[in-house]
Amino acid sequence: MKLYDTPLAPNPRRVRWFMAEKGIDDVEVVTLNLMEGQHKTPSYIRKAGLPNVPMLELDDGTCITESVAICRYLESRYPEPNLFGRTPEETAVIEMWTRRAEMLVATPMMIGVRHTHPMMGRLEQQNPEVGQYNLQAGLKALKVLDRRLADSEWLAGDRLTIADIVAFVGLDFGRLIKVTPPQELENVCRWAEAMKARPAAAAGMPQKAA
Ligand SMILES: N[C@@H](CCC(=O)N[C@@H](CS)C(=O)NCC(=O)O)C(=O)O
Repeated sequence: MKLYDTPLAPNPRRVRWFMAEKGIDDVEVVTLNLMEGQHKTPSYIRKAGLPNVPMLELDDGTCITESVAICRYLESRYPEPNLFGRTPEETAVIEMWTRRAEMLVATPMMIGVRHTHPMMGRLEQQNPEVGQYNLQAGLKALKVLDRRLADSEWLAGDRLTIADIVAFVGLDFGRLIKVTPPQELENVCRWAEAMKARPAAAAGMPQKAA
């Protein structure tokens, strides 16, 4: 199996985080440089269908290119620790929070960063108003997470799941433009600290020089 990856980008980071939580270390990682357009070559697009990372290429040639679909595949192959749910009820609640994390927080934050960070101008026809609108929408949605996290240690229940990974990685992408959760959202801040403290938070991220 090969994972096509790039450092710093949030969608590949979800997969690397997921693999680290599970201790998966037998997947070959192929690093692409997006700024050099290595994800836009005809051979890559033929496999991936879209000029996007991450992509997981299986040994039988099957290519999977949505980060949550990749994680779901890996969950089937490496079931423990369980991150997608064991019972029908748990699985549905995790899916519900994963969808909310994606639509309400991760997508607006990613669009916000893409439209406002100077470096992203190489990948996006930037519109700062679109960026600001999305950043505000993402930050506003954190209140939904804050209410949930007042009653629950993790987003989807009593343990970390794919929902936490999707929400946190999206939120943490905001650090590139110095956007962090407002301090008054105490539950989000407490949860974000717990996420940052997990060893998997560093997976695939550029390491600071000692
Ligand atoms: N829905 C996809 C999104 C993939 C995606 O947008 N990846 C970004 C990196 S985070 C990308 O490849 N961007 C390339 C570009 O904008 O040219 C997923 O969850 O994997």
